[in-house]
Amino acid sequence: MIRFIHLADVHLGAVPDRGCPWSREREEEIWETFRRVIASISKNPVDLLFIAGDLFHRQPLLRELKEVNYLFSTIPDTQIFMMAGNHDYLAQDSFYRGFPWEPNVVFFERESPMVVKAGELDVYVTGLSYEHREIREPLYDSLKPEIQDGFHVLLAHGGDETHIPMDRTALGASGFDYIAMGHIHKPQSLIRDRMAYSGALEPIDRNDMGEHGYIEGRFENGQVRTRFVPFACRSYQKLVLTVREDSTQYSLEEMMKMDIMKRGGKNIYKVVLQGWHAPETLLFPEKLRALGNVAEILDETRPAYDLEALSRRYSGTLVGDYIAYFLKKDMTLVEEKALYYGLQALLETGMNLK
Ligand SMILES: [Mn+2]
Repeated sequence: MIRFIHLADVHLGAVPDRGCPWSREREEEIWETFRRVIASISKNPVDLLFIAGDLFHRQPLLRELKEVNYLFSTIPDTQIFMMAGNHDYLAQDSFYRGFPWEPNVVFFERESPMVVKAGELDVYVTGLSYEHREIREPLYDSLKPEIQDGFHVLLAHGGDETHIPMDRTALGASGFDYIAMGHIHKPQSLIRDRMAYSGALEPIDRNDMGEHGYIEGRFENGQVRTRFVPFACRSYQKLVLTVREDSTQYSLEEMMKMDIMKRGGKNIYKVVLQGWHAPETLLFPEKLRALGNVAEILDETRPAYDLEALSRRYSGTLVGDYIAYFLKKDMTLVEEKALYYGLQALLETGMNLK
């Protein structure tokens, strides 16, 4: 049996949500989580570690490569295969070029595919590195594994138009036992147990919602089995607060505190307010930022106007005409917003008089 771990898009050196209070801490945490993966391998060694590109967010510094190499030296029984992705591509003067890696590390140094055998094991890994920020040629689609018994792996990064476009069907039929992919930050299996994006090890920005971690797998009797292991120290989550007519600023704040307590104070939230508030209630969504790590607040609430009653009451005035105009239509979301914002403005500024 051969055991492996597949991870990608660690983005060491990234500073997520620049300007937010947790930003610096996140930069450290990304390194820390990578260290934790290596520490867990050191405790419970796997045969192979695949790092499918973008280990760094940008060109790595020499001392950063030395830190990573030191970490690799602490897991000498694990054979590591890694590549540069589009973020940490091999620029002309990249410190990746010619770097003296530990003996257990295979770093693909060319933009054309090559096959490397993993020491004593019957494991053959095909891979390449980005030497440019963009690669528009489909470099992977026609690759086939070596004709030998063993475990055949393709290490691949990209999949969109400007980062090595991929024909997923062709790749699925290529004969590789496992295709370890990187670039897309959301973990996803394209073909069960055979072809997957591990996703970013830690979420890198507010769009990387949901769970993050790595893929753990084993190859036995010609069969691969994988499972996703959540490993990130926090996640970005959407938090929906439903506002009702009897909601107040304080009741909303209590609701949000409870939610954050239940779901974890470390997580970073995109808060969405939905529902209807009493017309006279004034809410201050921005104040909710103080209650946790809030990356974004969207206020989608609307005042609970009784449109029929208002239109009767203001019939023959600007307000009445305004409501009547919208009520006649099948309103789109934008029109609905226009109706409520406009109505609020009209009623609050006394424009309703004439
Ligand atoms: Mn990438």
